[in-house]
Amino acid sequence: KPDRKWWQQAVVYQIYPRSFQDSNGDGIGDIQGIISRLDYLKELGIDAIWLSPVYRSPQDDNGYDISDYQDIDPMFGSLSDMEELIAEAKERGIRIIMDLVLNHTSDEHRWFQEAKKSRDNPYHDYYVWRDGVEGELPNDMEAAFGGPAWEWVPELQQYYFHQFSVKQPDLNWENEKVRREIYDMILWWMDKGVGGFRLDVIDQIAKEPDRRITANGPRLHEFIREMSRETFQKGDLITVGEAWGADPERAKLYSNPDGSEFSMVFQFEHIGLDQQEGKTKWDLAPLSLVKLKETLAKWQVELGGKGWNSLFWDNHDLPRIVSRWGDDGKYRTRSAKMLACVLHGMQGTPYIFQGEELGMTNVRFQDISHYRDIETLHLYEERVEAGYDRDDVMASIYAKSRDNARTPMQWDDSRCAGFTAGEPWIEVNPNYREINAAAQMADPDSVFRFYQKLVALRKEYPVFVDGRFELLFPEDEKIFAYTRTSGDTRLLVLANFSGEDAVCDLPKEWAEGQVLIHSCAGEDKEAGGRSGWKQGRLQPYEALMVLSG
Ligand code: TEU
Ligand code: CA
Repeated sequence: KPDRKWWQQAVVYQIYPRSFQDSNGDGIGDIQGIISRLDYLKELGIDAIWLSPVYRSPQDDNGYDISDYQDIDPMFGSLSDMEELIAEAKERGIRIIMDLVLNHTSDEHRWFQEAKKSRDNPYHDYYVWRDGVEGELPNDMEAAFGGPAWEWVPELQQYYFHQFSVKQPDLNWENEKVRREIYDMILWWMDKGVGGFRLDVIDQIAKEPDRRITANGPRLHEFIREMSRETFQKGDLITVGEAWGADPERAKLYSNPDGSEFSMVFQFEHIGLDQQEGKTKWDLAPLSLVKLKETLAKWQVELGGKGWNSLFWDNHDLPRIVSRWGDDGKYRTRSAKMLACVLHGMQGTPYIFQGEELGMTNVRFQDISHYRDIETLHLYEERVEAGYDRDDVMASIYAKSRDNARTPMQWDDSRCAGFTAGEPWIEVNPNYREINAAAQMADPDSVFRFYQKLVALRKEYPVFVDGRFELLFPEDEKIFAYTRTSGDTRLLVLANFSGEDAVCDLPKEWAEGQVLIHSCAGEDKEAGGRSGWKQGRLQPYEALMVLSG
């Protein structure tokens, strides 16, 4: 038996705490809320929960601006709630993955409060400063959430550097003391029994603003290896770095099987395929399926045996996949299952973002005042000011706003979808009466039950973990198909990625195979088994997995 790591057979579920379950009626999800839903997650079958940040934070960027890494924000609960969550999850065989935001802190972090007191304060060099004069920026670098990447502090006659909001000053990783503080903090969390870490924008920590370098700085892998050696390697953890700037070569370093860096990284090459070349995510373009297949296949093949992939469609920064690349109308259920099949059949560790397992959709708030996300609000302001048509701006927001992922989890058809007894911090998607967990738990053919089955299949058949990937029909504009091969065992994943019938010419051997899962299985019963995949015909968004050998 090959020597597999636990996280190579695991499925991870991402929770965005403020939108998952409110327990005390203040309209904001919290840790006790999560604890109350652990049985639901156990039922789904997942092995670990990645928790978006719950640390103490002024919430300028919903917790990605941390003011104390070793405390929990009162909005979410207390340290003892966190300990209870770790223990309760453990009892159900679920590990907790903490989100580490190490590129920057909140400007309200004690380190920054000290740092801006004077140039010779011991914490001053924890951040990235440049001398200057007011109004004359060190250079024209821009922050991710709009405006310049430099902020003037008159008391010091200096600018500080921030790649994200003004309230997220960048940490100076060149400073050994900063690194040591971070490692000690990580060890403290490991001591509390957490199962791993997700590392926010980790490819941006080794910035060199004078050379305009943000991602992939020269010392990046040196820093990561040191951190890994000093912390992660002392435990049996899953670690996943967020790396927008990763290509397969770099990903092989990050996920080196020798364990010198992380378990894996999130790469985003496929995520950028539906935007105009050289522009931003807001500048929409249709997705080319051929390109999507080429991209994902490249990652599968290049990392096969040499690294490890993470598999995801969704997270708290991305639109809902069923609205994005499926059909959130007539074929919502079927296309959600199809997308799940395509993703969960690949090699790597699959991630499910809360609500994805229900086929939750994007939201369309009529007015910008209903949006909460700092990035969305900046974009709106910036584009309206620049003279863009308001409807076009809203169209971009409907397609790409991070708030699409952040509307409350839809638990049932009661008021506010069972998320809160109070007023939710962001409105519930009005389709919760139709799309909710309670309804899907009761329906054997629901998207939820389909995900549950996919998770179980991965545990049952080693070919999901080990099988070599091979793309079929690369040029086909409707079909996404591939095989996974391990010894004599072969798995076929066959999917119609379109809303029309599709024709495909499959090798005969597959007709004798065992169908493991089928997106139209439930509908077929009623229709008298009208699926014709053995004859080479697929219905709109039909998808299945077949095992042979
Ligand atoms: O996101 C990284 C990041 O680069 C995002 O700004 C991303 O580009 C954007 O959401 C897509 O438009 C991470 C976190 O996942 C995100 O929630 C944080 O806002 C960001 O880092 C800053 O910590
Ligand atoms: Ca609450």
